Amino acid sequence: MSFHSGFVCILGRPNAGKSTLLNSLVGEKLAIISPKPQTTRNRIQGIVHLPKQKNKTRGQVILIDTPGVHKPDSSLGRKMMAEVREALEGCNLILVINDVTRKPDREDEFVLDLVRESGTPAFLLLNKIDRIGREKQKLLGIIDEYRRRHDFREIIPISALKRDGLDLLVQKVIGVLPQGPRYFPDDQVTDQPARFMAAEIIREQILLDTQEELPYVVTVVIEQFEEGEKLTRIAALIYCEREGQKAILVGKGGQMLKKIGTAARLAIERMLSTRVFLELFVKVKPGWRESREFVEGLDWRRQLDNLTAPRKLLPKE
Ligand SMILES: Nc1nc2c(ncn2[C@@H]2O[C@H](COP(=O)(O)OP(=O)(O)O)[C@@H](O)[C@H]2O)c(=O)[nH]1
Ligand SMILES: [Mg+2]
Repeated sequence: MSFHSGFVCILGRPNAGKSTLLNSLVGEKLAIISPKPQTTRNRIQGIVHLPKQKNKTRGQVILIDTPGVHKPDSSLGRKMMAEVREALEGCNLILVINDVTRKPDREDEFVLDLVRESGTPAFLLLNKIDRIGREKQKLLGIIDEYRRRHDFREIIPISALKRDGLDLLVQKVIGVLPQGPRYFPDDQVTDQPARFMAAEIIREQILLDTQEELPYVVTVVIEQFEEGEKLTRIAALIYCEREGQKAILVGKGGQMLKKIGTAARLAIERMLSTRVFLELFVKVKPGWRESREFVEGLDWRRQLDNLTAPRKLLPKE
């Protein structure tokens, strides 16, 4: 039987459920999730290996989760939109994901513009159908509306959270992918290094434990990641923009940082299946989101290059 494979980009507004869909389709938690917009900042690849059932098509779907489509207002925002555009380049199919509980508006049009510009075939996924109960009529209305706006190959109602409609989705996706190679070995589910996933797990815990502006002004950089036989040692820097934010992150007598650290350590231990020693440090870096250089340096693909590249020789005195 032939083998089908290709790259499939998940595109949509903040909070539509892109990362939830990635995790549900791959069957592992690869992307962090929160009810707050701008949770995902980088593009993340997750690999779906098929068949999941006997006698079905063999293949590999490489899904790319992206930051939410929005009008950027900082270097960080611009970098996030650059990640979206890079993900769109050269993909075989776009999955536009839309939250059916929200009314479509101008920003949804912005998403469709990106799809049109790319010239790539697209499916529309109407997500969160678990939340509309018996209002099926409403769903038909939304489908009609979108049919008029773009020529989608398929329109599929789903619940990324409850995994409704996902088998059908996968079958339709593999149906449009060309015959192609096995890009990744069968046991690999993502291209993200564990080091970066650890940073994301820490950031997720901060998103969950803190309020107001903090989720947006925080970024996490792993300083040390040493995998020993029995224990992995990790040291991470948490950057925020002001002293007041640092005070919240640290908490009274260091309580908040301790809470974040304990929860993050347990989650990282589950991911790595090993014991972890985790140290967290909070640093204030005013205006880091506006600094192009700093934001680019956060890119794990670049961090990885720096870690593996031979050290540059220092100039002689
Ligand atoms: N009820 C419901 N909630 C969902 C569904 N998919 C995602 N969510 C929630 O929507 C929020 C945003 O999800 P996330 O995947 O981070 O969205 P993203 O910003 O598009 O990546 C989270 O609170 C999810 O739990 C769904 O199918 N049903
Ligand atoms: Mg996301």
